[in-house]
Amino acid sequence: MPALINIMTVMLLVGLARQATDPILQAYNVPDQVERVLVDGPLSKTYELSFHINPFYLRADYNGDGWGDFAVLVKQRNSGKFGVAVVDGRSSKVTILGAGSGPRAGGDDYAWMDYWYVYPKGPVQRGAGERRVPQLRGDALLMGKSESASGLIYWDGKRFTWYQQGD
Ligand SMILES: [Ca+2]
Repeated sequence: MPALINIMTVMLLVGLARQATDPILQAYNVPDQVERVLVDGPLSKTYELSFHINPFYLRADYNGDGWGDFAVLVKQRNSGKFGVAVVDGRSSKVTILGAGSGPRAGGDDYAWMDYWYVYPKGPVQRGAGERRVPQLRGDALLMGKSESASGLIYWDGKRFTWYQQGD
């Protein structure tokens, strides 16, 4: 009987220790699908969730397939560069934008941005210096820096693309 009690004590302590390992994740409400692919999955070796902007994730249908997707703030562990991981709601496939992923939508480091929100599927204003106006297939992300530049990240049917708004 004492042995059983010891085992139960150990299990209890292990459980407590696991919860205590990541107090940040405990403090934030990380959606299950995001946790599976970005916290528990192999991508967590390269990227970590970032909570430097509130909210730290935005849920919308970014590729217009009818499934809600997640856009989550991340940081590349090696470089400290910020970016966004888009988690496809249907397939859980992850697309990394910024965070050292190369010169794509919005550059490879989103350290410049200090707010973001979902720009619902609909008409887009012609951006400064832009000639064409995109037709949104899904919801877009508006990424901005207060009193400065902003841009849309939207799905063009093949990839996520940047569209400059104001600056
Ligand atoms: Ca979707």
